[in-house]
Amino acid sequence: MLRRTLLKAAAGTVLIGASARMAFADYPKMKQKSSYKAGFAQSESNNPWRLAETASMKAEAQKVGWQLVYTDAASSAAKEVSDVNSLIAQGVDIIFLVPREERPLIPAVMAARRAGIPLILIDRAVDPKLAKPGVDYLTFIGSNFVQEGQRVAEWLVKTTNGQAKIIELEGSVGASPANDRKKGFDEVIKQHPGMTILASQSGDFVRDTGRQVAQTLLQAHPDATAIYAHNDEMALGAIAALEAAGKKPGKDVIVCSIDGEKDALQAIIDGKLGATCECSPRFGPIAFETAMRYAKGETIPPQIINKDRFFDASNAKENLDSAF
Ligand code: GZL
Repeated sequence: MLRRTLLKAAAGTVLIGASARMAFADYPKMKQKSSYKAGFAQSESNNPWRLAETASMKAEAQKVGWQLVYTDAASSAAKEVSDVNSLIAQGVDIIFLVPREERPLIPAVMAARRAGIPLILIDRAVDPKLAKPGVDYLTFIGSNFVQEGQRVAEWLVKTTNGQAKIIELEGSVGASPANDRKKGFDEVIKQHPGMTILASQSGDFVRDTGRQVAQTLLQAHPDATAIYAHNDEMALGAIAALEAAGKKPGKDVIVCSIDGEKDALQAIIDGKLGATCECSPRFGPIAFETAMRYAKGETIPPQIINKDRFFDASNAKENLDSAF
């Protein structure tokens, strides 16, 4: 009995392996055509990073001569799902999707899969327990957000000699960069007894929301000595809140963040922001290069991770002109 069970289990394992390979082999291909119609489902246009990403995608589509059908979900995951359904109905050849949040966009990923339209996740990911690359979507192209959080935390530990009381401004609730930048940062801070996170709240990746949340948390925690923002826009909002409270950013309170936008590099040069880990919005070239490789029949890896530089007082000036 036991032997038969083990054989069945083994067979099951083999089948699972084979079925995963078969599923990958079964993933929708692109027909050979001289030009393609791509869909781009953007999550929102609520800050310079988003606008720069959209501009990069549109510019690259024009450069390679593909038609681009663009939708903007205006910060609504539900609308983004219906935007993807509309792209499917329009018969696009491939979809680029920025899933605003990790779970609500799963139905959109599955709808494209059922329609036999290849889908590339750019910039943000979906819950890996609910959808797999090569099976449910083609690939993920973006940054390692956990590593971004770790790098900023390591910089803060070094800069404060391991002594800081931190306010954390989180990105949009449910978004993979917010979840993972928190995970990466918090796990490093936990290793240093002199570092405490006093409070952590979402500012939705938006400058003025970040300013308002920072103002509230600074009033609740006047002993804060550092602010970590999941993006530069919220860090710049926090800097405004500090100055409104008569505090000197960079002196009374150290501020650090992620993205590497132009205003942030200028704030570093001005001594108000300490550092920012790059997260480039310029997805156009890599997104269309990947799609064209797939269209030619090349095998695409399950994820393509962008390289992120790190900006502080030592290199902000030299990188200011090329920043987005
Ligand atoms: C990261 C991206 C984030 C940026 C924010 O890939 O999704 O969204 O860090 C943007 O500035 O709003």
